[in-house]
Amino acid sequence: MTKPRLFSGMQPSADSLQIGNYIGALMQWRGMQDDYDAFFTVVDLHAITVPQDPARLREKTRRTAAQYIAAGVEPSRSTLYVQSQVPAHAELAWILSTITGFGEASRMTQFKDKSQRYGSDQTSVGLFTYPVLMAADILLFQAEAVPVGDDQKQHVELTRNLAERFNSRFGETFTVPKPVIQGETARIYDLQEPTAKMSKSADSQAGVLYLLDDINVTAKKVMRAVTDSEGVVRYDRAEKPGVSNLLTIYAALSGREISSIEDEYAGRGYGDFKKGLRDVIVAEFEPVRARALELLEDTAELDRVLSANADRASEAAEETLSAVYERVGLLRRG
Ligand code: ATP
Ligand code: LTN
Repeated sequence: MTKPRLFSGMQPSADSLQIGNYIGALMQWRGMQDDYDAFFTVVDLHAITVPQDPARLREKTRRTAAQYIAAGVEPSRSTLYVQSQVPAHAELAWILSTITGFGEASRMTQFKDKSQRYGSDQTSVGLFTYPVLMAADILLFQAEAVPVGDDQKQHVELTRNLAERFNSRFGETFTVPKPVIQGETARIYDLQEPTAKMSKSADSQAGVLYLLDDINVTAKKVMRAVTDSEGVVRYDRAEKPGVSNLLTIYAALSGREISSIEDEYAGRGYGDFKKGLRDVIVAEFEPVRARALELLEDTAELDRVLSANADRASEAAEETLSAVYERVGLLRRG
């Protein structure tokens, strides 16, 4: 029996991933490898939609791949590779851009947020067509499942629409994928600004818990997390965004119910609660960090693993791409 396909990716937009990437995506990835033929990609072509320093981009690409492995993605079982090493991504993105409506692309909220943040001078056409490249990533592998955080739901929805449109215009070609989004833990917020999504490329690092931060730095950030003046450990997203976010993180990493954590800290202050959370985070991060740093000591070996995996990905991608070229009516080389 062949397993259903899964595709997901992250941008190499920082030296370290953050806890939202870990909880919202990596923990699911790790757990789905048994049941799926999984493709995990470091999406460097997406990262260059905003300005990048070339040498730093290469470094961040390796670091992102190392963190995937350190967090439990197994490159012998799943296909872990760098997007730009498989040209079919860019080729399919072009084809899909020709069936994407300008208005449809204009409605993507991530584009609206990012273009606002970077200003019109720094906003590229590539940033605008970013979701089309993402659709190409997913459709190229005929993926059924796309495990992502809730911020990516709209992009997966666009992907489904493009797949259906292509299929009805040119004949059955693509599998229509489904997002896999983990309820409550789908969105982790910034510890200093608990109404804003935590993001690895945030302007201020004070509220971002990085996987590769020194353990003492992580501990300090947790202890300084914004809470409220009520002093009760209780989940209430609207009234208590800070404490609720910490509870979400605690529950996700410990595998416990939020109510059981609330009970444990009933009648105790935020200090105790934060110490408990700090210990949970440090215990989870420490081995991941150590393993990632170890992998980064031998970049030649890491690069070798990535290229071997890119070969595997290319093979699968070419199959879809040639069917697409055929259907669209492009004259193939004899
Ligand atoms: P950037 O700051 O460069 O936009 P990011 O930290 O937002 O980066 P991405 O590379 O865009 O992360 O996303 C990688 C994966 O992590 C995606 O599946 C995304 O949904 C998930 N993710 C990112 N941030 C969070 C978050 N705060 N909570 C839950 N999941 C998240
Ligand atoms: N846009 C995603 C990263 C990404 C992705 C993908 C995720 C690019 N291609 C394909 C899932 C499937 C992000 O910013 N998190």
